[in-house]
Amino acid sequence: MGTIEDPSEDLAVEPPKTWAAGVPAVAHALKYSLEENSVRRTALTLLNINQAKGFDCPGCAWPEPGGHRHMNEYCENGAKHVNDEATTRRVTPDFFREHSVAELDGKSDLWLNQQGRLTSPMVKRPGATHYVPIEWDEALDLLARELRSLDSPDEALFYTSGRLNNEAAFLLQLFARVFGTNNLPDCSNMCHESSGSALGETLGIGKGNVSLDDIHDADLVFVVGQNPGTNHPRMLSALEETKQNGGHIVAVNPLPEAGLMRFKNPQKARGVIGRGTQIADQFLRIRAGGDLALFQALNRLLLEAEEEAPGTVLDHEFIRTRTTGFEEFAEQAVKTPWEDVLAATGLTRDEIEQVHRRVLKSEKVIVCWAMGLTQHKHGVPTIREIVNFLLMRGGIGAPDGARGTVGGVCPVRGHSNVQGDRTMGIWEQMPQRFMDALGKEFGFTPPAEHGLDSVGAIRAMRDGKAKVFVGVAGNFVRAAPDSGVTEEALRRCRLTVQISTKLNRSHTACGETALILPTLGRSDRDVQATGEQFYTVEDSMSEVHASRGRLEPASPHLLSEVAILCRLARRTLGSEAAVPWEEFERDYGTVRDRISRVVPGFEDFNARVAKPGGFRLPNPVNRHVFPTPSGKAVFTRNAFTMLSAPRGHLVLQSLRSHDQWNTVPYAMNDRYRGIHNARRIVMVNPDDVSELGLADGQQVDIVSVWDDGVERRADGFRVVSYPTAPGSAASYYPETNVLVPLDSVAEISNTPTSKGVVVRLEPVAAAAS
Ligand SMILES: Nc1nc2c(c(=O)[nH]1)N[C@H]1C(S)=C(S)[C@@H](COP(=O)(O)OP(=O)(O)OC[C@H]3O[C@@H](n4cnc5c(=O)[nH]c(N)nc54)[C@H](O)[C@@H]3O)O[C@H]1N2
Ligand SMILES: Nc1nc2c(c(=O)[nH]1)N[C@H]1C(S)=C(S)[C@@H](COP(=O)(O)OP(=O)(O)OC[C@H]3O[C@@H](n4cnc5c(=O)[nH]c(N)nc54)[C@H](O)[C@@H]3O)O[C@H]1N2
Ligand SMILES: [Mo]
Repeated sequence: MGTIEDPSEDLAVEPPKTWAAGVPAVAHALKYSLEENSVRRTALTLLNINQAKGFDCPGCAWPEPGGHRHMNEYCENGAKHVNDEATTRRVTPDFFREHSVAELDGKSDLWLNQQGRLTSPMVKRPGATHYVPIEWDEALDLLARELRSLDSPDEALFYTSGRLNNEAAFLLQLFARVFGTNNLPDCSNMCHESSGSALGETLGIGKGNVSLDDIHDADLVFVVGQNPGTNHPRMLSALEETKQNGGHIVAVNPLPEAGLMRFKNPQKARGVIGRGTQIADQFLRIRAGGDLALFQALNRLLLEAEEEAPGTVLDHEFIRTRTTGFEEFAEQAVKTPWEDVLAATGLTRDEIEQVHRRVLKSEKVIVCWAMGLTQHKHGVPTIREIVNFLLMRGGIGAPDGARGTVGGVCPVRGHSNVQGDRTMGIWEQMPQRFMDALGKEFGFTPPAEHGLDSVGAIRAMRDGKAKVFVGVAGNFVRAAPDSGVTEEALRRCRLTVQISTKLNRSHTACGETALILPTLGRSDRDVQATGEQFYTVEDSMSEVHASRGRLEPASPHLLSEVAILCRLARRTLGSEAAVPWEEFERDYGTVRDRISRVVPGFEDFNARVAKPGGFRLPNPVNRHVFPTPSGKAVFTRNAFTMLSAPRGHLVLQSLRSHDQWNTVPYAMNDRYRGIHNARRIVMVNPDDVSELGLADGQQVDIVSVWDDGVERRADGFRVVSYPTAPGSAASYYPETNVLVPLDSVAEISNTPTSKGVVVRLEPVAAAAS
């Protein structure tokens, strides 16, 4: 495993910020971009982000506002991501001659990323110490040969992350399925899978139903388990608009995140000089995992209010005609005792009743959430309970389906195209109707058995059941839980392949043979035989639009993801199935033609996406049509669940700092939380610090407690007293992934419980600190 270049000795801590964005944020982005790029390149990249004819920001999945776009329609962190990709630094074959794989494996995630863009295909042969250059043809032949030699197609794994565009995602799943496997693990398995599971079961579609206009027009928006100031900064502009339109916001989080408190909009003069807008009208500092209990309490209060004033609170007509399971749900809902709710949430009854009064006064209610809900053991029941909460008052969608008039659910996605990849079929268990349409279009029979998800993939490699791992657009080794187990699993593979833009640990914790296949990034110009290509993405609110790279590619040797997949498919499959791979590579429009025939909602794809701004996929839920087996929305009964740690222990969540993109730290700071120059820190409530006999700044190892008797330890962390909820500690991902046991997963969705690991903090002897 990698060494630690972060002794945390330079740690500097100041009080957490109480507001986000504004001038320092923009200055910060420009500083980063000028360090990474020449001035001209910076101007060219920043001016093209999220413009109608530019490229989609490869940052988060928050939608761009329609109509006229601001010249600066990107945020501080979007700018950092783009510049990280547009860097002028290069990883060349010389670099690999100078550094052995073992040496690179010892480098930090930060260092690996800082080396710049990958430029040439490379191979590490069995027993070799270094990667050496390889021609594209030879590399793809090698991979095709390995795939064909497997005993079963199910011994291959095709991982992808939501950075991939729609066209490449569609081709990747098509290739895997023609090859004969549904093994399509993706980052979603570790991200919003719990949202998909809960929404699919209750509403019939695993996506959110609201639009950006809906957020603007809402009476009440909940922001639960989410840190938008860092991870979806443009969401703050939307919430500011909600406030200006008279709406209210309730934030639910163990941490008082700066972006939830106050926002200074860098795109408005008022934001630059004024105090900014207060975001949360009410902030609930909830204990880790307490959200299920919170919504159960709110549901109980709604039922009691209805009892007191019948016919005034619930939407009986909607419940009767459009839903099932209400009686069973209601019977259980009134039984959750208050003392359990208060223990699980750490909130007072007054606080919860205050939220309840806000709910009663509001018609259009939207609940937004992200990883603070999905990465818990009971993530799926928690989201189902939120659906109950909204269904009771008929608050999801509107019968006339008019835009800008609906409340509902808003799972705020992570990667810019993670939702699109799912729509395109990246899922180990796509529904049969999709498989039928795919098989019919290309004249083959897709494999019937479900494939492996991310956790299943690790188990299969660990147990020698999967032998070839192909990773597209991600960093599986660092994204996955139980880092030690995952790295070993990858090392057991006969062949590991990474199709990527930048170096990361997945290139160094590699199989017997390993390939690095460098590819174009989203900001790079993509020219094929028929000319310049564009491709498409779908954001968190189901808006599909085109993205065009503008920059000179990082190296003349790069191939696009589409080209790599098409060439690989031709070599691996020969003439199996009637798939015109060559034509697909020459003209991405021909891929879109096929998508329009396979994926519902994409009819006439090429013509509709040619319009600036693209189009929005229909969501039947907005017409109160629920594509569940019963055709109705489903109320569920969810058992009360509370996360608790034995005495002397804490519940640890692993989250993102302000200076990272998922597994990739850009710098050592977390500005809004006041933490500088260190990432190996653990935020602990001051009362817990003293109760555990620790001191602020003290060095500790974090040890997780799990029932398999294996000790999982992350060493050399510093304690930072922080106003997190008592009993709930926080530390950064991916440094703490080593603590998340592979088998510690969410019910139903199988998502690693990255936000709820029981740990103890072991002081490191003074001599070592
Ligand atoms: N700059 C930047 N932007 C990003 C990313 C990035 O790494 N960097 N990553 C992208 C991706 S893939 C994703 S999925 C999203 C992630 O976006 P977020 O979900 O905002 O990301 P996290 O940093 O994991 O933050 C989780 C939040 O949930 C809170 N939380 C933890 N446990 C609980 C709980 O039990 N209850 C409640 N109510 N809250 C809890 C944490 O305190 C934290 O504020 O961001 C996307 N955008
Ligand atoms: N403990 C813990 N673990 C977590 C999480 C957590 O909160 N806590 N969050 C989980 C979540 S929400 C997610 S989404 C996953 C993220 O998991 P991944 O999506 O797998 O990880 P990333 O860090 O986004 O991947 C970064 C790499 O993608 C490659 N890349 C970037 N752009 C491109 C491109 O345009 N094309 C190609 N081909 N490659 C590109 C670069 O080589 C870069 O090094 O991690 C999960 N793991
Ligand atoms: Mo994510």
